[in-house]
Amino acid sequence: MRNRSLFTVLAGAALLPALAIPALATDAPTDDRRDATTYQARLDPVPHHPQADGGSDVSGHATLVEVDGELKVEVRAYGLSPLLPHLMHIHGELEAQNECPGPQFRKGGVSDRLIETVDGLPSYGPIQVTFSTEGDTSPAAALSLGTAPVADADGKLAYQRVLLDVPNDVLDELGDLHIVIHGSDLDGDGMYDATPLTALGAPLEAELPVACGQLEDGDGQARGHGQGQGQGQGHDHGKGHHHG
Ligand SMILES: [Cu+2]
Repeated sequence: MRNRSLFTVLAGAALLPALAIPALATDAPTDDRRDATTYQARLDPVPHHPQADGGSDVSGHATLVEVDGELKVEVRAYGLSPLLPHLMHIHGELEAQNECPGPQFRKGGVSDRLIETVDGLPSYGPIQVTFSTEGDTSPAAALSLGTAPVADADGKLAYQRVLLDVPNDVLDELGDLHIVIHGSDLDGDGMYDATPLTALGAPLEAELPVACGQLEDGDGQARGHGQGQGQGQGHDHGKGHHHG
Protein backbone atom coordinates (compact mmCIF):
# COMPACT_ATOMS: atom_id res chain seq x y z
CA MET A 1 0.00 0.00 0.00
CA ARG A 2 2.64 2.45 0.99
CA ASN A 3 4.69 1.60 -2.05
CA ARG A 4 1.79 1.97 -4.38
CA SER A 5 0.92 5.43 -3.13
CA LEU A 6 4.54 6.49 -3.37
CA PHE A 7 4.72 5.48 -6.99
CA THR A 8 1.49 7.25 -7.71
CA VAL A 9 2.91 10.42 -6.25
CA LEU A 10 6.14 10.07 -8.16
CA ALA A 11 4.37 9.37 -11.40
CA GLY A 12 2.26 12.47 -10.96
CA ALA A 13 5.30 14.58 -10.24
CA ALA A 14 7.20 13.26 -13.21
CA LEU A 15 4.36 14.08 -15.56
CA LEU A 16 4.31 17.68 -14.50
CA PRO A 17 7.90 18.87 -14.56
CA ALA A 18 6.81 22.22 -15.92
CA LEU A 19 5.24 23.04 -12.60
CA ALA A 20 8.62 22.95 -10.98
CA ILE A 21 10.04 25.68 -13.14
CA PRO A 22 7.82 28.66 -12.67
CA ALA A 23 9.10 31.33 -14.99
CA LEU A 24 8.23 34.22 -12.78
CA ALA A 25 9.81 37.07 -14.64
CA THR A 26 7.32 39.48 -13.18
CA ASP A 27 6.80 38.88 -9.53
CA ALA A 28 5.78 40.53 -6.35
CA PRO A 29 6.24 44.27 -6.09
CA THR A 30 9.37 44.31 -3.99
CA ASP A 31 10.63 47.46 -5.65
CA ASP A 32 10.07 49.74 -2.74
CA ARG A 33 12.02 47.34 -0.54
CA ARG A 34 10.86 48.43 2.82
CA ASP A 35 13.00 46.69 5.37
CA ALA A 36 14.17 44.12 2.86
CA THR A 37 16.72 41.71 4.25
CA THR A 38 18.63 39.43 1.91
CA TYR A 39 20.16 36.10 2.85
CA GLN A 40 22.32 33.96 0.62
CA ALA A 41 23.49 30.40 0.89
CA ARG A 42 26.03 28.55 -1.18
CA LEU A 43 24.93 24.93 -1.40
CA ASP A 44 27.64 22.31 -1.32
CA PRO A 45 27.47 18.51 -1.52
CA VAL A 46 26.65 16.61 1.66
CA PRO A 47 29.75 14.53 2.35
CA HIS A 48 28.50 10.98 2.07
CA HIS A 49 31.03 8.25 1.58
CA PRO A 50 31.88 8.64 -2.11
CA GLN A 51 31.45 4.94 -2.73
CA ALA A 52 27.96 4.96 -1.25
CA ASP A 53 26.32 8.06 -2.70
CA GLY A 54 26.09 7.02 -6.32
CA GLY A 55 28.44 9.82 -7.37
CA SER A 56 26.13 12.53 -6.03
CA ASP A 57 27.72 15.94 -6.45
CA VAL A 58 25.12 18.65 -6.01
CA SER A 59 25.87 22.34 -5.77
CA GLY A 60 23.77 25.43 -5.93
CA HIS A 61 22.81 28.79 -4.58
CA ALA A 62 19.86 30.13 -2.62
CA THR A 63 18.75 33.71 -2.21
CA LEU A 64 16.08 34.64 0.29
CA VAL A 65 14.64 38.12 0.52
CA GLU A 66 12.39 38.97 3.41
CA VAL A 67 10.12 41.96 3.00
CA ASP A 68 7.35 42.76 5.43
CA GLY A 69 6.99 39.19 6.61
CA GLU A 70 6.99 37.69 3.13
CA LEU A 71 9.89 35.54 2.06
CA LYS A 72 10.92 35.47 -1.58
CA VAL A 73 12.93 32.34 -2.27
CA GLU A 74 15.13 31.56 -5.26
CA VAL A 75 17.13 28.35 -5.45
CA ARG A 76 19.22 27.08 -8.32
CA ALA A 77 20.93 23.74 -8.03
CA TYR A 78 22.95 21.51 -10.31
CA GLY A 79 23.88 17.88 -10.38
CA LEU A 80 20.60 16.53 -9.05
CA SER A 81 18.99 13.27 -10.08
CA PRO A 82 17.19 14.22 -13.30
CA LEU A 83 13.42 14.37 -13.66
CA LEU A 84 12.84 13.52 -10.00
CA PRO A 85 11.32 15.65 -7.24
CA HIS A 86 13.72 17.09 -4.70
CA LEU A 87 12.49 17.93 -1.22
CA MET A 88 13.96 21.21 0.00
CA HIS A 89 13.76 22.75 3.43
CA ILE A 90 15.00 25.44 5.72
CA HIS A 91 16.53 23.54 8.62
CA GLY A 92 17.71 24.74 11.97
CA GLU A 93 17.28 24.87 15.68
CA LEU A 94 15.95 28.31 16.48
CA GLU A 95 18.16 30.34 18.78
CA ALA A 96 21.06 28.00 18.22
CA GLN A 97 24.05 27.65 16.00
CA ASN A 98 23.57 25.15 13.21
CA GLU A 99 25.91 23.77 10.62
CA CYS A 100 26.06 21.49 7.65
CA PRO A 101 27.06 17.95 8.61
CA GLY A 102 30.59 16.69 8.13
CA PRO A 103 31.60 13.10 7.39
CA GLN A 104 31.30 12.17 11.06
CA PHE A 105 27.52 12.30 10.68
CA ARG A 106 27.45 9.29 8.38
CA LYS A 107 26.85 7.00 11.33
CA GLY A 108 23.45 5.49 11.96
CA GLY A 109 20.36 4.69 9.98
CA VAL A 110 20.25 2.48 6.91
CA SER A 111 23.91 2.94 6.08
CA ASP A 112 26.96 4.07 8.00
CA ARG A 113 28.30 5.49 4.78
CA LEU A 114 25.38 7.84 4.14
CA ILE A 115 24.20 10.93 5.99
CA GLU A 116 20.47 10.34 6.10
CA THR A 117 18.10 13.13 7.01
CA VAL A 118 17.88 11.97 10.61
CA ASP A 119 21.64 11.47 10.83
CA GLY A 120 22.09 15.15 9.99
CA LEU A 121 19.47 16.56 12.34
CA PRO A 122 21.91 17.16 15.22
CA SER A 123 23.95 19.27 12.81
CA TYR A 124 21.55 21.22 10.62
CA GLY A 125 18.60 20.97 12.95
CA PRO A 126 14.91 20.22 12.40
CA ILE A 127 12.83 21.24 9.40
CA GLN A 128 11.29 24.71 9.76
CA VAL A 129 10.03 25.52 6.26
CA THR A 130 9.31 23.41 3.17
CA PHE A 131 10.08 24.81 -0.29
CA SER A 132 7.05 23.32 -2.01
CA THR A 133 5.79 24.37 -5.42
CA GLU A 134 2.27 25.02 -4.15
CA GLY A 135 0.22 24.86 -1.00
CA ASP A 136 1.65 24.07 2.42
CA THR A 137 5.14 25.35 3.18
CA SER A 138 5.19 24.18 6.79
CA PRO A 139 7.16 21.23 8.18
CA ALA A 140 3.98 19.17 7.71
CA ALA A 141 4.71 19.18 3.96
CA ALA A 142 8.34 18.18 4.46
CA LEU A 143 8.03 14.80 2.76
CA SER A 144 5.44 15.69 0.13
CA LEU A 145 7.11 14.57 -3.07
CA GLY A 146 4.08 15.57 -5.10
CA THR A 147 4.71 19.27 -4.44
CA ALA A 148 8.51 19.15 -4.37
CA PRO A 149 10.33 20.91 -7.21
CA VAL A 150 11.50 18.59 -9.97
CA ALA A 151 14.95 18.67 -11.58
CA ASP A 152 15.14 18.89 -15.35
CA ALA A 153 16.69 16.29 -17.65
CA ASP A 154 20.14 17.76 -16.98
CA GLY A 155 19.73 17.59 -13.22
CA LYS A 156 19.21 21.32 -12.89
CA LEU A 157 16.60 22.77 -10.63
CA ALA A 158 15.23 26.29 -10.56
CA TYR A 159 12.83 27.18 -7.79
CA GLN A 160 11.18 30.48 -7.12
CA ARG A 161 8.30 31.24 -4.84
CA VAL A 162 7.12 33.92 -2.44
CA LEU A 163 6.28 32.24 0.85
CA LEU A 164 3.58 33.94 2.87
CA ASP A 165 3.29 31.74 5.93
CA VAL A 166 6.76 31.57 7.39
CA PRO A 167 6.54 32.04 11.17
CA ASN A 168 8.06 35.22 12.51
CA ASP A 169 10.41 33.39 14.83
CA VAL A 170 11.85 31.60 11.80
CA LEU A 171 12.18 34.86 9.85
CA ASP A 172 13.99 36.39 12.81
CA GLU A 173 16.54 33.58 12.87
CA LEU A 174 17.20 33.10 9.16
CA GLY A 175 20.84 34.09 9.50
CA ASP A 176 21.44 31.02 11.67
CA LEU A 177 19.53 28.55 9.52
CA HIS A 178 20.38 26.28 6.60
CA ILE A 179 18.99 25.17 3.26
CA VAL A 180 19.03 21.43 2.60
CA ILE A 181 18.12 19.73 -0.69
CA HIS A 182 17.21 16.04 -0.66
CA GLY A 183 16.85 13.16 -3.08
CA SER A 184 19.36 10.96 -4.86
CA ASP A 185 18.72 8.13 -7.29
CA LEU A 186 21.56 6.14 -5.81
CA ASP A 187 21.39 3.23 -8.24
CA GLY A 188 20.66 5.37 -11.26
CA ASP A 189 17.54 3.49 -12.32
CA GLY A 190 15.62 6.68 -12.98
CA MET A 191 13.34 6.48 -9.97
CA TYR A 192 13.35 6.60 -6.21
CA ASP A 193 13.21 3.06 -4.90
CA ALA A 194 10.48 2.41 -2.35
CA THR A 195 12.96 0.72 -0.01
CA PRO A 196 14.91 0.84 2.14
CA LEU A 197 12.93 3.05 4.45
CA THR A 198 14.79 5.35 6.81
CA ALA A 199 14.03 6.36 10.38
CA LEU A 200 11.61 8.93 8.96
CA GLY A 201 9.58 6.12 7.42
CA ALA A 202 10.49 7.57 4.03
CA PRO A 203 12.32 5.92 1.15
CA LEU A 204 16.05 6.47 1.52
CA GLU A 205 16.61 7.70 -2.03
CA ALA A 206 13.85 10.30 -1.81
CA GLU A 207 14.95 11.75 1.51
CA LEU A 208 18.72 11.52 1.35
CA PRO A 209 20.23 15.00 1.89
CA VAL A 210 22.41 15.91 -1.09
CA ALA A 211 23.27 19.58 -0.67
CA CYS A 212 23.46 21.95 2.27
CA GLY A 213 24.31 25.57 2.77
CA GLN A 214 24.31 28.10 5.55
CA LEU A 215 22.19 31.20 5.12
CA GLU A 216 24.17 34.34 5.60
CA ASP A 217 22.96 37.86 5.90
CA GLY A 218 23.84 39.10 2.45
CA ASP A 219 22.62 42.58 3.04
CA GLY A 220 25.14 45.14 2.07
CA GLN A 221 23.64 46.19 -1.19
CA ALA A 222 22.12 43.17 -2.78
CA ARG A 223 24.75 42.57 -5.39
CA GLY A 224 22.92 41.71 -8.52
CA HIS A 225 19.33 41.01 -7.70
CA GLY A 226 18.29 37.90 -9.58
CA GLN A 227 21.84 36.72 -9.96
CA GLY A 228 22.59 34.13 -12.58
CA GLN A 229 24.47 30.96 -11.95
CA GLY A 230 26.06 32.05 -8.74
CA GLN A 231 29.29 33.32 -10.14
CA GLY A 232 30.68 36.48 -8.69
CA GLN A 233 29.09 35.91 -5.33
CA GLY A 234 32.36 36.17 -3.54
CA HIS A 235 32.57 32.44 -3.09
CA ASP A 236 35.01 30.15 -4.74
CA HIS A 237 32.86 27.42 -6.13
CA GLY A 238 35.83 25.18 -6.43
CA LYS A 239 33.81 22.51 -8.14
CA GLY A 240 34.31 23.97 -11.57
CA HIS A 241 31.43 22.13 -13.15
CA HIS A 242 28.01 23.52 -13.40
CA HIS A 243 26.54 20.98 -15.74
CA GLY A 244 25.80 23.59 -18.35
CU1 LIG B 1 15.43 18.91 4.70
